[in-house]
Amino acid sequence: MNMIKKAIETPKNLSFEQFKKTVLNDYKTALISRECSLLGRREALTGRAKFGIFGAGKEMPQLAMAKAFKVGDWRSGYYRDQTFMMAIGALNAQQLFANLYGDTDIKNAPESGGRQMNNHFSTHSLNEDGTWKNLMEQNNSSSDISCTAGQMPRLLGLAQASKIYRHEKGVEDFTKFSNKGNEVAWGTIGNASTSEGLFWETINAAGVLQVPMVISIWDDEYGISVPAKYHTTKENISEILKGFQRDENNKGYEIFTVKGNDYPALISVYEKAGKIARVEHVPVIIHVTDLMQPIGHSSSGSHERYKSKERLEYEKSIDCNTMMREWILNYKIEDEEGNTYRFVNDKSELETIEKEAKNETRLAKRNAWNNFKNPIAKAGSELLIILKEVAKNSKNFVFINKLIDEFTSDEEVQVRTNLVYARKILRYLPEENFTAKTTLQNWIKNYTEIYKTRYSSHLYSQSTKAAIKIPEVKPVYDESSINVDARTILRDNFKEIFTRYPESLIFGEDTGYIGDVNQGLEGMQELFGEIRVRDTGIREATIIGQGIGMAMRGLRPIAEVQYLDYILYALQTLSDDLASLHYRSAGKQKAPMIIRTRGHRLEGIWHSGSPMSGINTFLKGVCILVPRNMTKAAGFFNTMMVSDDPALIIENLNGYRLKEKQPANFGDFKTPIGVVETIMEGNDITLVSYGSTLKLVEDAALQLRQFDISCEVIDIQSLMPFDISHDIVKSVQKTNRLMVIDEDVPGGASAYILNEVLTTQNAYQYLDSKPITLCSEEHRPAYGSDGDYFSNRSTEDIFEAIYQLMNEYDPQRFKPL
Ligand SMILES: Cc1ncc(C[n+]2csc(CCOP(=O)(O)OP(=O)(O)O)c2C)c(N)n1
Ligand SMILES: [Mg+2]
Repeated sequence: MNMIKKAIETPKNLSFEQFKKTVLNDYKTALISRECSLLGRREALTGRAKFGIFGAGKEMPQLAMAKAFKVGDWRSGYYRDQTFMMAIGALNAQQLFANLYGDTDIKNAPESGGRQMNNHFSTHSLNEDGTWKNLMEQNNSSSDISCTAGQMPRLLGLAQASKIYRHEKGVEDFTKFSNKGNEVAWGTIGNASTSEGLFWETINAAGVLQVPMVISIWDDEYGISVPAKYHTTKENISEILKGFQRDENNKGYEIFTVKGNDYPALISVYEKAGKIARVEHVPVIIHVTDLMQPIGHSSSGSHERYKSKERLEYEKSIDCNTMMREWILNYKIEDEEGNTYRFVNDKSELETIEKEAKNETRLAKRNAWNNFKNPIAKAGSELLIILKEVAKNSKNFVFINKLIDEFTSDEEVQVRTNLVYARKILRYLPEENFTAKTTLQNWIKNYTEIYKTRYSSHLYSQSTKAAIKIPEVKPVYDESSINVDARTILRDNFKEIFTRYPESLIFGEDTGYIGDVNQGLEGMQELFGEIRVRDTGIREATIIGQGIGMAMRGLRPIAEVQYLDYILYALQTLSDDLASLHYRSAGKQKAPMIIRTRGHRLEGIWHSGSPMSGINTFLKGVCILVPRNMTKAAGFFNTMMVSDDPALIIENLNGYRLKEKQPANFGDFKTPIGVVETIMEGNDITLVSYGSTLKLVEDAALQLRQFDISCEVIDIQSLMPFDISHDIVKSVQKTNRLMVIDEDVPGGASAYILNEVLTTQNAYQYLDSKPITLCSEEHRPAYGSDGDYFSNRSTEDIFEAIYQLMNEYDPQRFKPL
C-alpha cells in the first residue's frame, strides 16, 4: 500500500490501515470513557457511589496527549484525565468503577485503594517492600490531589528531574528513573484553576529553569458554575500568557492554542509539543479550547441550574466525541493512483463499535461492583454463622437473636454493618465463656485489623528504610577534635553528603552562590557545580514542588526555605501533596525529600517565629526535626539521606556562630528519629523542650541547682515521630513533675507534647504537681531590643516557674521569692 499523501500530517509513516486502526481504537476509548462518565454519574446519583467526577467532554485532547506520551514519562494532572489514563493503559473501565465505589482493595482500585475520591489518578512507583520499580518501563502518573492547581509545583520537579539526569555527571547509573533526561512531564489543569497563584508561580519557574514540561489547559470556559469572565483577564488564558513565548533573543515557552474537538490538529500539536519539550528541554503550554461538560461539573449538582438553554445547546454542538464521529464518517482520501480510502463505509460500522463500548463498560461496572461487594457479603455470611452459634450458647439469646434478625434484614452490604452487629452482640456476653464467644472476639479483631490497615497504613514509610528504623551513629571525637563555628559542621557534613550521594542536590533562595545566608554551604557550589547547589527565585511553594517531583524520580533533593516563618507560603503544597503522598497512594508512591530551614529566636515578627503547632498539625506524614545544635542537625541530614520518609529539619538561627566540637566522622554520624535525649539528669522535675529554647532551659536548670532543685532536661529532637520508646514518662516516673517549654504560642506544640506525654505515655498517673506549659505570648515576637525577652520565655521566667512549682509542693523548703 502506498503512503497516503493527503492524510493528516501525523502520525507520520503510518500505513492507511495502521492509521485507521489507531483512529477507530481512539474512538472506542473515547466512547468507553464517555460511557464510564454517564454510568458513573448514575451510580453516584442512585447512591451506589458516594460522589462522582468525570472527564466527559474532554476525551479527544487526552487521546492526542497519550500519543505523544512515552514510556518513562510522567503526568501531573487532575480529575478530568480518565481518557488519557485509559489511553496510556494505566486505567481500565473496571478499575475506574472500583475507584468510584471506593473499593479498599488496591488490586481492584489501583488509584488509591479507596483513600481518594474517584478519578484521582496514580500509578505504582513502588514494590510491595517500598523499593523503587523500574519507572522507565512504565507510564507514570503522580498521585493527584483535589486542590485546584495543587498539581503544578510537583509538575515542575518531575520535569526538572529530566534536566538533572541529562546534565549531571554521576547519575548515569540511575537508569530506573531516566534515559539521559529524555522524559517529559505532562501537566493538565482546568481553565478556571489557572487563576491560582501556584499556576503562575510554576509557569514562571519552569520558564526560568527551561524544563521539559508540557502543560495542557483544558478550557471548558467554566469553573463549576462560574464562567470565564470572572476567572481570566480577557477571558483567554493563552492570550495573557503571550509574554512567556520564547523568541530569538529570549528563552521562554512554546505556546499552542488548539481546538479540543479537532482530532488531526490535536495530534499534530501534541506531537510537536512533545518533541520540543523532549529534545530541546523547552517548556510548552497547550491551550485546548472548545471543550465542554456534557454532564456538568460533578455528581454534586446539575449544570442546568447555571447554564442557559443556549449554552447547553452550544456545548452539545461542540462535543468532541460527536465531532470525532462526524470526522470519521466524512474522512476520505485518495492516493496517487486515485484510489479512495475511508475509515468506515457507513454509520453501521461505527454503531457496532458504539454498541461494543456500551456493553464492555456495563460489564466492567458490574464486575467492579461484584468484586467490591462480594467479599464483604461473604464476610457477613461467615459472621452470621458465628453469631447464630453465639445465640445458641448465650443466656441472652433473646436480645442476640433480635440483633441477628436486624442484621439479616439490613440491606447495606458494608464492612461497618458487619462490625456494628458483631460488636453490639459481643456486649451481651461479658459474663459468659464459650468457644463461639472467643471465635466472635477473634473475628472482630481480625476483621478490624484488615480494614484499619486498609484505611490507615502508610502515613509514614513501612519499609526497612523508614526513618525510625535508621540506627543511631554517634559523632566521633578524638584528641585532635577542636571547637569550630557550628555552621562549618553543617558545611563539612554537606560536603560529605554531596560526595557520597551523587543523586543529592540542594536549592533555594541564596543557597548557591553565597552558600546560604548563614554560610552553611560555603564553597559548595564551587565544588559541586550549579546544578547541585543552586539559587532559585523567591517562590517557596515551587521550591517544595521541585523537591517533591525530583524525589519521586529517584533524586535526593534538599529544598531550602530561607526562614521557618516563610514555610507558610509552601504549607499547602507540603501538607496536601508531600505529607499525604505515601498515605494517599496506599504506599505506592514516595517522595523522600528533605526541607531545610532555619528559625526561632532571631529578631522581628517574621524571622523569629516558631509556628510549630501549625506545622505539626498540617504535616502528619513528614518527620519534623528540631535539632538543638548543628551537629545534631547534620546527624539528621545523614539519617534522612538513607531513609525513604520526607523530613523537615529546622536549624537554630542563633546557633550557627556558636562553637561546637568538630566530629571526625562527617557523613556517618546519624541522629535517630523519634528518640529523645536526656541532656541533664535530675530528680525534682522533668523539663521537656526542643531547639534553641533548650539553651535557656539548661541555663535555668544550672541556676536552680544552686537553690537545691534538681532538674532533668530532655531534648525532644524529633517532634514527629514523637518519643517512640516512651522515655519521657520514665523520667516523670522518677521526678513526678513535668514542664514543657517552647517558643510556640500557648496551646500550640506544647499542647501536642503534653497530650503525648500525659495520655499516650500515661504520665498523668505519676504526677504530684500540675503539669505546666511555658510558651511564648500569643502575639508574634516583637523586634525591639528586648522583644525576645518579653515575647518569649526567658531563663528567668523558666527559673521562676519551676521555683514556684517547688514552692507549692514544699513551701517550707522553697520559700516564696
Ligand atoms: C483550592 C481549591 N479551591 C476550590 C476547589 C473546589 N473546586 C473543585 S473543581 C473547581 C472548579 C475547577 O474548574 P476548572 O479548573 O476550570 O476545571 P474543570 O472542572 O472545569 O475541568 C473548584 C472551584 C478545590 N478543589 N480546590
Ligand atoms: Mg473549566
